[in-house]
Amino acid sequence: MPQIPWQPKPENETAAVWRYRQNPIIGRNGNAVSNSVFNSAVVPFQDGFAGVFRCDSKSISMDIFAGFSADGIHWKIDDTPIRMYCDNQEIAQREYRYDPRVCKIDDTYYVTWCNGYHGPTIGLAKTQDFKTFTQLENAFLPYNRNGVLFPRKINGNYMMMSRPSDTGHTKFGDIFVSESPDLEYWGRHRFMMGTVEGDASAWQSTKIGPGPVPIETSEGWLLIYHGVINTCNGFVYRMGAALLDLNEPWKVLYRSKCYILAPQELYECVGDVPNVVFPCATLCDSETGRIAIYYGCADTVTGLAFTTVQELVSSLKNNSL
Ligand code: BMA
Repeated sequence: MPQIPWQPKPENETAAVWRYRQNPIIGRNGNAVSNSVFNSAVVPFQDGFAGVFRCDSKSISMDIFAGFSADGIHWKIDDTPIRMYCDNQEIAQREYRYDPRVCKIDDTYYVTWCNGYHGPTIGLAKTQDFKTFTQLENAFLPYNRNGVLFPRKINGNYMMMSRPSDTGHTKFGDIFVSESPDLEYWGRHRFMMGTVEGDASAWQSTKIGPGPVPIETSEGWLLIYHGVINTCNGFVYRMGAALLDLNEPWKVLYRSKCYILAPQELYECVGDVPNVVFPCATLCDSETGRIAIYYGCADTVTGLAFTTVQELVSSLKNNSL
């Protein structure tokens, strides 16, 4: 594993998650055609890192692009969208692609994203080198967003979280887990967790959705997710965390009452969609427990924040619903 990006927690910081001081790491002009680069996913790859990036174009179309980096901070993102191969042209039909996640299972990298197929659903593809991608069947019927795989089979099956939705700017949303023996047929859909009513935890009262691929810890799967509240100024997206049972990951052991990161910096509050922090990937160093969180800021640029497994789990235990 290459050295992941890291800055130690500032002396005066009390929160469990802190930002990279040079944020944002990727600006709007992350490649030659982009209006904005955000909600993107990275993984360790060879001696450095690779990723799949959401770049909206200057005509405001949404698509995904491959990128590479030696240090996880400075990225070279392709100027042409990812081309996917598949033997069935019906699978290749799509209207748009956005909000990718990348999950390594054994020696293959799987990409999931919101795929426009008569409305949003979960697209799935695989690659070994981030150059040749093979598209597989869409995982679910429309309408669905935020398909996030677990990084290994659990009880013999692949598992994916998702968030059933509608065709618009969905005003509801709970997280479910589905199982598959082959990454094609999905079933055994289980409810994992939903919005929180009342003012106990109002930042997650409108909808929630899974963020990065969960991190396996001895105490459970560590999930970072987004939570949304509808305000008189529109939706506000914040980040929370949860610890899920290792064998039955739809069972929630702990879940944030207070958010772990909220739009407070200028680049998170001002942009094409103000007041959004939207996590899509983490890098985790298993030796030190260091975690680097990659998140979209105001649907415009990409930011980086840090925590550790120990710090996030213990803060969750002290701040659980
Ligand atoms: C969601 C998705 C995300 C976006 C968020 C805030 O519905 O479209 O890509 O970050 O809205 O606009």
